[in-house]
Amino acid sequence: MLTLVIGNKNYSSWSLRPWVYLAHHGIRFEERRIPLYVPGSHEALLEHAPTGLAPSLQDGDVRVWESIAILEYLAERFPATCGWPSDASARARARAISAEMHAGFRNLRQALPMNCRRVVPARDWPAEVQADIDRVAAIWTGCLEAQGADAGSFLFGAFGVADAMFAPVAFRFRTYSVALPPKARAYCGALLALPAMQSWLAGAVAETETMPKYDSV
Ligand SMILES: N[C@@H](CCC(=O)N[C@@H](CS)C(=O)NCC(=O)O)C(=O)O
Repeated sequence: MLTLVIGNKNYSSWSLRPWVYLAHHGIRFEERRIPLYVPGSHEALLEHAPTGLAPSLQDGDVRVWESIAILEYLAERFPATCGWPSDASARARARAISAEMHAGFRNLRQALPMNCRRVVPARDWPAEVQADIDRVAAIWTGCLEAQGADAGSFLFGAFGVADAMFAPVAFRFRTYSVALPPKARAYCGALLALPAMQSWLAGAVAETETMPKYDSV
């Protein structure tokens, strides 16, 4: 049985990625939720990952941490989930945008912290934040357009690793009522409509912990 260690569903964007991949694909796993930034949480996380961060995955003797590495592992471990596109050039693009998401978008992540259960009115963002938003929209639009007339709902057709990497951004855009161009908006809606995303949201709504720093952004 797999065990996935996650932080608070409302706030832990990194945790959402492997969780939604597992849940969407109906892979059974035990969820171990460790509320973040409270006394003892760092020590509890360190028992599962050398970084002391969530998420981390335990699969028998195998331990994996870093959300992108966990997704890579799951795509290999469960090949029927088709985590990456079969076409080599689409796969290269999927890996590039997943790496870009993993390493970048610092301005977006800081200015629009994930806070699933909150929805606030749209606002104007500083130029560097808007540039990150525009880049995400361009990535999504470009992937959908590259599929041509047969475009599926997700970046490379069916829901895969790249979609899981961007799933937290969909909650961020929802929370801050971010306006998007039509194709990016439709993709964001498709992500949010996934039963696995709705299930994560229900879990976030049910949580009682609050982080005032993120509730007042
Ligand atoms: N690059 C890591 C980032 C993980 C991360 O920053 N997790 C946050 C929660 S979203 C965390 O565990 N914070 C706890 C802490 O800093 O003590 C990944 O992809 O998994």
